[in-house]
Order: sequence, then C-alpha cells, then structure tokens
Amino acid sequence: MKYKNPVIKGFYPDPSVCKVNGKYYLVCSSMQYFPAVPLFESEDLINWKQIGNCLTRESQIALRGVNSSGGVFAPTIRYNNGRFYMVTTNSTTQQNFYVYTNDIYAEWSEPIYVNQGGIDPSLYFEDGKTYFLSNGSDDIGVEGITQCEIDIETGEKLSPSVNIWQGTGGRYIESPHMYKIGEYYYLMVAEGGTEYGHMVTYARSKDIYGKFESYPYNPVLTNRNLGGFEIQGVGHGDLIQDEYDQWWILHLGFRQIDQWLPYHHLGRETFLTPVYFNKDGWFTAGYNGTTIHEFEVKYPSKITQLEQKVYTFDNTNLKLDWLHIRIPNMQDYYFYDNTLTLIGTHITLDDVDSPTFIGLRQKDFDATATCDISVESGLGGITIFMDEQQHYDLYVKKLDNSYTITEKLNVGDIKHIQNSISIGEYSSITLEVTSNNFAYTFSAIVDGTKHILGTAQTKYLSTEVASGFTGVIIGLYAQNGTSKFKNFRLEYLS
Ligand code: 6LW
Repeated sequence: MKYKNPVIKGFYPDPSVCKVNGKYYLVCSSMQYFPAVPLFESEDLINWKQIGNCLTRESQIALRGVNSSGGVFAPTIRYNNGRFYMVTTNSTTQQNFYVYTNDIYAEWSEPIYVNQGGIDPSLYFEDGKTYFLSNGSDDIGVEGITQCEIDIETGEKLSPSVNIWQGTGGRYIESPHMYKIGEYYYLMVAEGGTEYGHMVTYARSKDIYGKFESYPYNPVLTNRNLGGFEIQGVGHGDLIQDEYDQWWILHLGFRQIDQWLPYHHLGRETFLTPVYFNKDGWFTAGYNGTTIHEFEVKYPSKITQLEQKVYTFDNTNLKLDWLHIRIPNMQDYYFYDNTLTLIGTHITLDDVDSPTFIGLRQKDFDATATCDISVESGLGGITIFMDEQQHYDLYVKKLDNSYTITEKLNVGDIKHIQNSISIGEYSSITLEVTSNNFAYTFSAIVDGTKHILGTAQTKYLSTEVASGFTGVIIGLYAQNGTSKFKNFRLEYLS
C-alpha cells in the first residue's frame, strides 16, 4: 500500500491521535485562530476529515489580543472510560487545561485547569489513575519532562510534579507522550526545536516514574541530516497502533518551496510514518529514521488516498472548516442566499486584533482562489495572510463615485502598493489569486476584462521570514464598511 505525505496538508501542526471503536481521532494546535484545535476523524490514518473544533466558545479559550503564534499550543487527545479528553496550553496566559466530551461529534466542556507548568501537556490513564505530563521544570526546578498525578474530575494535582526524563541533550525538549506497550512504559518526546533541528526521541522504563533508558540510537526520527530535501522539521509525534498491529507515528513536518530553498509558508503539516518494533522491544521509524514523500508498506488492505481539490461555500462549513483571527464579532458576518456579507470595522489586517476576516488554510502550493465581490462601502478583498506583519492583499476600495482595485504587499516594515487601477461603476468584479511554490499572482476580472496587477514571492510570507508557528491562510476580509462575496472557489492544481 502506498501513500503520500503529508496526510493532512496545510497549517495543521502538533498532531495528537487516539483510536476509539475502530476510528482514529486527531487534533492539532491553532495558535491565535478561532475556532481552535481542529478535530479530525479517519478510518485508515491516511484519509482524514475535519469533523469539528474542540474550542468553539470564548469561555473555553481567551484569545483576545494574543500575539500571532500565541494562544493555543500543542494539544493531546486521549480517551478513557467513555470520555474524550483534549488537553492543551494557552501559551499567552500560560495555563494548561483540558476539556472533555462524551460525544465526539458534539461540543466540548468548559476548561478544567491543571496547576503544572510547561507546554505540550499530555494525559496517560492506568488502573483508575490519571498522569499529567508536560515539559518545563518540576517542583524542585529540574528541567525536562515533568509528571504528576491528577484527579481527572477536577484537575487537582494529587502528587508533586517530578522530572522523569531530561531527553538526549537536544534543546527544547517538548511534546511528551506516555504509552504502555508490553512490559515497558515508553516516553516519546520531541527535541531540537520545531525547525530544521527537530527530532523525535524516546526512552523506556518498567516504572512510570522511571528511571527511563534512552533508545540507544536516538533520534528515532529526524530529517535534520537530509540536505537538499523538501521535507524538514520532522518531530512532535504521537504513536498509534492500527487493527493489524502495525504501529505508526503521526507527527509534524514542513515542506520547503524547493529542495534547495529553505522557506516554508504553508506552515507545519501532519505526516504519517511507519514504526517497526524489533525483537528486543525498541522501535525504529520511517526510511532509515527519516520521513519521505511517499511510503510503501506491506498492508493487508488496499487503501485509496483521496484528496479534496476544490473548496467552495457549498462544500465547506463556514463554522467548521473556516477560521477567524482571534475572537470574531459574529454580528459582522452573515451568510444568506450563497452570499457572504462581511461588515468591516476600523480594525485592519495590520492590527493585533480581530479584523473582519474568515479564511481557509492554504493546503498546497499550486492553487487558484477566485471570488466575486461587491463593495458597498470601505474596502474588501482576498488576503494571503501569514500574520499582521506579513500579508499580501488584493482589495476593492469604494471612493466617492469610483473604485480602485489594489495589490498591496506587507512584509515587516514594508507596506508597498504594488499596483492599483481605478474603475468606474461596474457590473461584476472577480478577484483571482493564483499560486505556485514560488509566487502569488494577483488579478481582477472587471466586466469580463482581466487585469493582472502583479506577483509576489511566497518566501516573504514564510516562517523563515515571519517566524512563528502558523501557516498561510487564504482569507476574505472587509474594513470600514460592507463587502459581499459570492462564488468563492479555491482549487488545488497539483
Ligand atoms: C508547540 C511546541 C512547539 O506547543 O511549538 O516549537 C509549539 N515547539 O511543541 C506550537 O506549535
């Protein structure tokens, strides 16, 4: 059976997975975006469908005013005694908390906070006990992976937070997950930081509090030594066993725009890598410890990898697939008669706030996004948005008795109007953004005549330029007035 990586494309980092009643459920981090913590379902670990978000109410997550790449960091999803738990960190308020649900297709609970610091919290259940793990320092200041026991009903700490492993010496040890496999407890982590030095390491012990013995050949998975290879940043994974006793790791990684151009703008994505246990209970992963574009594994059943190539208002759910920057004022958004009306405020895309914006994560390099627009007042358009400092905008602005159509490039302190055309009254405007690995092209079709306004390189929206933990969002937005959008269509061409 062959499959291609990533299995979940676009800004879907820090995956965590569990298996319940023959189905797999996976969550990802989402930083400043809302709704938060996208939730996926799969029957084969290769084809994933987003079925919701865990944090859909402001009472669950405080995002107002958080910096870009602040907010919701890595989550973990686990299942115990008929209940799903999702534990994560609000990195801005530095709070670890979990929510739960008894119905994976329904809403999740109000947050329950845990008084252990660090980030990347995880849960492990055994014999009626709940263990809470995170990175950071323990109660006597020892840095590394920290563990305590909690009361899962209240979140109360029932034991001191103690360090159980300090990793293999890589910087930024994080992403701890505990597993009981056979007679051993396996503790798997990420080290090296979520960029080019990222790696997965692990250790095992017969006692849940250690002493943990490192796998002798750590890192078990990394692409840090693959020069000239597009997939990089491999790390932050969760182990899962399928119904054929094959083990897998779902983990993050990112795709450079080219094998020799170390820029990635799609964000960190979710990859699937096979894992193999050997006779003495250690496991290896991937192709000689690396993750590659396509894996072929001996597998008892034929799985067809499917991919949605076209996204429209009709085949997406505005409340589920789309996302806002921080907490939106939903009075400024309404959808009726296949028309999305956005009421823009004074808040702009440059503000660390919540502009009137709704978008989809860009999932691949080769794409075309089009949308019909009519601007009643102010301005509205399409934005290729990495964060408030780095975004490319194609917008229509209403003047007294004319309009302008403008391509504006925002990269750090540079806010450059690349091109702007003036038009009078019009009967139709379709905005179009096309992209490939290297550049975006911005156009407007006005009453059937296409005006190409210009191009802009993808690399200036990359994480290497912007820093942070997110990826490009293709967004519709409005400022200082009302814009209406119809016939949105995002098509992936490769
Ligand atoms: C995530 C942590 C990390 O919680 O980045 O760099 C955070 N490492 O594992 C956000 O993705």
